[in-house]
Amino acid sequence: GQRNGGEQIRLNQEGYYPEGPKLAVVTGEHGDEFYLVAADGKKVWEGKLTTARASTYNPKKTSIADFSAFQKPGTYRLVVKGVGESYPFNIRKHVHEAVAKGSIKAFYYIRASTPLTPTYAGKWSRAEGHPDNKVLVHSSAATAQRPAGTIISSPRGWYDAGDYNKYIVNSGITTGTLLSLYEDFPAAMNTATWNIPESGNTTPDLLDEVLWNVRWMLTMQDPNDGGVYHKCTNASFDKMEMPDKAVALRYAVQKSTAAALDFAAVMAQAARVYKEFPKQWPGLSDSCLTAAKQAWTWAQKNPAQLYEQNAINASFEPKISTGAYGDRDVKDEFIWAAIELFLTTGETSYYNTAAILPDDKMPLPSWAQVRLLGYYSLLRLSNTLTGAAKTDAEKIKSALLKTADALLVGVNERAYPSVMGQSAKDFIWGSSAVAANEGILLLQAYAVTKDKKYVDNALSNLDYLLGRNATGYSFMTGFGSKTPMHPHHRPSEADGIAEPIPGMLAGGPNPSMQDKCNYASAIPDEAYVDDVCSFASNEIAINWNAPFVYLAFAVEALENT
Ligand code: 9MR
Repeated sequence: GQRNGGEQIRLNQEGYYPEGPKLAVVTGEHGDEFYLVAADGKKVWEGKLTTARASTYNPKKTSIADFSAFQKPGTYRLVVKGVGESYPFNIRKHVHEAVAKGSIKAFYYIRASTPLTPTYAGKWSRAEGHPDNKVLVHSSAATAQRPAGTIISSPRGWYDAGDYNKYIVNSGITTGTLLSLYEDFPAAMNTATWNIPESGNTTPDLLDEVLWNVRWMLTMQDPNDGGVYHKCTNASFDKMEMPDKAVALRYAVQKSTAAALDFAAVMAQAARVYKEFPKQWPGLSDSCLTAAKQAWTWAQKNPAQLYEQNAINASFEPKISTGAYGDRDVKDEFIWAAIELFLTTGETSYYNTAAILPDDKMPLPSWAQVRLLGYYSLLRLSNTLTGAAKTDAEKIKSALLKTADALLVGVNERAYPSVMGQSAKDFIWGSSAVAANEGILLLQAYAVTKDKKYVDNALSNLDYLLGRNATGYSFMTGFGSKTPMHPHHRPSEADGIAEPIPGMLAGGPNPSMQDKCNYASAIPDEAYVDDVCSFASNEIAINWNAPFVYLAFAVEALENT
């Protein structure tokens, strides 16, 4: 048959659940029929393509193939006459198990301060990078106890993204999202395992992986005052080299309110989660809680210490040009930290310090907007609440459902029938994380309603991320037929191996194209290029991978029970 249809037939390149919705998109207008062929080439199902559509921000029409009614497990291709055959895909139970595990395994591949051995990393094994046992306190962070140039030790953690720096703000949402996956799906996460050095021990792989970063985060707190350095970084970005070759000096740069509060929230949540393993991790929970409280106290005394890199560079040396994560509004960080500390300690003083519910807005989580992480925790533990927190949780529940329902508007009327892409505004730097975080929001709506439509719609964004989109790429390296081969990721570029490290989610379409690389299209949902040059559409990052990990594991848990 003609196998050239893959470019024009966009579907979830991993596949579909037998009883779940199954849609594919064919670019262009087609009135004809489509059919499915099995691996032996035999036709097993046929259907009619439905009316062509266009999205408000993309005039190109598409046709939709709905084969939800076909439920027989197997490997298939979708065929459209005059177009060709799609890439192969599966219909089966656990169809996202491999990509879920792959996406969390990626966090092992990006661990700092450890060699990756062939047993766990296969052909991507590599030497240790960044021991970070001699990090200099930057002049912007100098105190009497720790003057500029003081050496601190800040090992472990995950590299943030395509670069080798470690940023507390972005670690905050990432680590919180992964801890929430554990709290929301403990049974599934207690047994899931994916060949990391800790896989043979008696604790869940997820919590072992998260601990790699929690232990780094703990080193970023100044024990003298409880403040938390904003980042552990080079002065400027490394060239495209392997981590062991990247030996520029590392600095702990200015303490910030956002860093302290994100840190406090994560440590309070970690205290709750790791408390369940007192034998395996004696004292860990207590250490996390103490650290959380000290960071909170620092933030109360320093409520407006924003991270402004230009201002820092105007006064301090050396100048720092790496990622800023310069959040200008820390109200949401106060909310998140207050809620996590309250939930872990039961002390209402935390809850009463911040304006927990300033309005009924439910802003989608991002590194700069963490309000919902707190709200999700409140809802998760709502049966433990009394008083104001209980009343607030009820209000949050209805506001969240309103937001979830608003996300469902128009899904089936647009060219690519996913929740992602309701408007051009979805396509920002790291748009893949918009899709993943929308999916999580819908799953939170499912958790409080048990209405299956929220799971199906969350799944629509997994379909989007894995290939049913206007670029035709599965944005997850190594999973699918057409996946990023040249992510903006230093080890993947420098290791001499053709395939990038698997399990990493590319940032995705971003019509702002800040990197000025050679994009084929500037249309919002098409503005993506698989080129190492493209840090604005083809980088990877921990805060994009984490919501994918959550979404894929959660959908797996919910579809298979
Ligand atoms: O994800 C961040 C995005 O929201 C910002 O618009 C962008 C520019 O400030 O920075 C992104 O974060 C990058 C960080 O600053 C440095 N490491 C790589 C991150 C992903 O591109």
